[in-house]
Amino acid sequence: MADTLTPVLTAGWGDERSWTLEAYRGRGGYAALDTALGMAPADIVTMVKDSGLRGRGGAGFPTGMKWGFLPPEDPEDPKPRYLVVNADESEPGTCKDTPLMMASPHTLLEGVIISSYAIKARTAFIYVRGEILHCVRRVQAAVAEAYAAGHLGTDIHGSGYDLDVVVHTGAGAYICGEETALLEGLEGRRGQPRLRPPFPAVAGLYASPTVINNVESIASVPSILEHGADWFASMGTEKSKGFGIFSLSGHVKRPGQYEAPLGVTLRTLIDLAGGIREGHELKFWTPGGSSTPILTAEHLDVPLDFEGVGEAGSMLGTRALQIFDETTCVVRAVLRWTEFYKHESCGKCTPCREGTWWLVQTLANLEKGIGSESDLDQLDDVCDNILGRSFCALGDGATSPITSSIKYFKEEYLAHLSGGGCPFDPIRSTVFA
Ligand code: L3W
Ligand code: SF4
Repeated sequence: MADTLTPVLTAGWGDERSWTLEAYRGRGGYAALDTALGMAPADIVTMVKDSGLRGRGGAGFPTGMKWGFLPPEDPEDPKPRYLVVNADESEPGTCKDTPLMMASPHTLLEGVIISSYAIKARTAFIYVRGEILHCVRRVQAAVAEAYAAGHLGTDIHGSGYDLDVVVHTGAGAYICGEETALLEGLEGRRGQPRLRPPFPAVAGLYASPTVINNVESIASVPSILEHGADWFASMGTEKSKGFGIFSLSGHVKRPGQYEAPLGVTLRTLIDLAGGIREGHELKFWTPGGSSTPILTAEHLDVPLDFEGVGEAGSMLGTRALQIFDETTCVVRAVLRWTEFYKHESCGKCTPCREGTWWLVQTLANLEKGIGSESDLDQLDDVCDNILGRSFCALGDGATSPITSSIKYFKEEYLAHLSGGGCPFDPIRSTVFA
C-alpha cells in the first residue's frame, strides 16, 4: 500500500527546518533551475506540455497549453509578461498549497523562476491568502533567501536572465481565488471577476499577457525538469497524468496531506489515513471541496482523476476530500457550506447574490423542520437558475452540495420535516438514542 504514495512535492517535509534554503539545497534544490536556464524557453513549454501536467487549482486546464496561449512578442508594441501564482487557497476543505508553502517554499520559488523563464516574464507575483500570515512570512523569508543566494534578481546563476518576485497578500475574500478577481485585487481594486474572454493569457495583469497558475502546478515544474516529461506522464491515468496532493479531513483517523498518483481511489487513501474513526462508517464526502457535488460510500472505488470523478457526477476540483461519517447531518453540512457561499458572494451578478440568500433561508428552515416537501423543488429551482447563469464559478459551485445532497439524501431532508427538526440533534435524536 505504501507504494501508492509518490512523495515528490511532499518529499522532505519531515526534514529539520525543511523550509530553509540550506535544507532545500541539501535535497538537490535549484539543480533543476540550472537545467532550465541551459534550455531555450520554448523547449521548457514543450516539456511541460508533453508531461501532461494539468492545473492543480480545480479546473484541470493543461498547464503547457495555457502557457502556449501567450501571444507572440510584438516589437512594435512591446508589453511585459507576468507570472502570477494563485496562492489564495480558500476552497472549503482544501489544505495542500498552504502546507506546501510552509514546509518547502523553495520548491514553489524554483518553479516560479523556471516557469517565468519559460514564458519570458521578468516579474512574478505570488498572491497569498491574507489570513495565513505565518505562510506569507514564510514565503517572504524564502524570497529574501533566494535573492541573497543569486537565485532571484539580476543575472540569475550567471545566465543573463533577470527576475523579480513580489509577494502580495489578499484581504480575506474567497472570490479572489478566481483568477480575474485576483488580478483586480492585485491592481488595487475590489476583488470581482472580469468578463472572459479576453483570458489573462492575452490581457491579464495591467492588460498585459499573464499566466496564472495554482501553487501546486508551479511547484510541480522543477520535478518535470529534473526527471523529464515521460517520468511525469508515466504516473496517473491516460488523461490525468502525474501525482497530486490529496488533503483528507474530517472523520478519518489520520487527517492530512497524502501525495499519490491521480487515479488513486478514496478507499486507498482512507486506508492510508488509518480508516474511518473507530466504530463508524463513511456516509458522504467531497472529492474537491464543497464546490464539487458530494459523493457517497458507493463511490469509494471511483478513480480520483478528472475523468473518473466526472463520470461519477462530480469534479476532481482541488482534491479536498472531506470525509463525513453517519453521525453527520447532511442538511446541516449543506446549510453551513451555503452560508459560506452567501457570505463570499461578491454581489456582482443577481443569480448568485440573490440566489445564495434564498438558498440559505430555505435550507435554514428545512434544517429546523419548517416548510414542506415543495421546498426541495424550490431549492432545485433556485439552483437551476444559478447554475450556468452566474458570472463566475462561485455561483455554480454553491449549487453543487445542494443538488447532490437532495439526489442522495432526499429521505434525510424529509425526515427533518416529518420529525419537526433535525434527527441528529442530540435532544430530539433518533440517531444517538
Ligand atoms: C486562454 C482559453 N486561457 C480556459 C484558462 C483560464 C483559467 C484556466 C481554467 O475555475 C475551478 C472552478 C471551481 N484561452 C482558455 C483559457 N483558460 N480557456 O484555463 O479555466 P476554467 O474557466 O476552466 O476554470 P476556473 O475559472 O479557473 C476553477 C473549482 O476550480 N474549485 C475551486 C477552487 C478554489 C480554489 C481556491 O480556493 N484557491 O482553488 C474547486 O473545485 O469550482 O470550477 O486559467 O484562464 N480559451
Ligand atoms: Fe460574484 Fe457570485 Fe456572480 Fe461570481 S457568481 S461574479 S461571486 S455574484
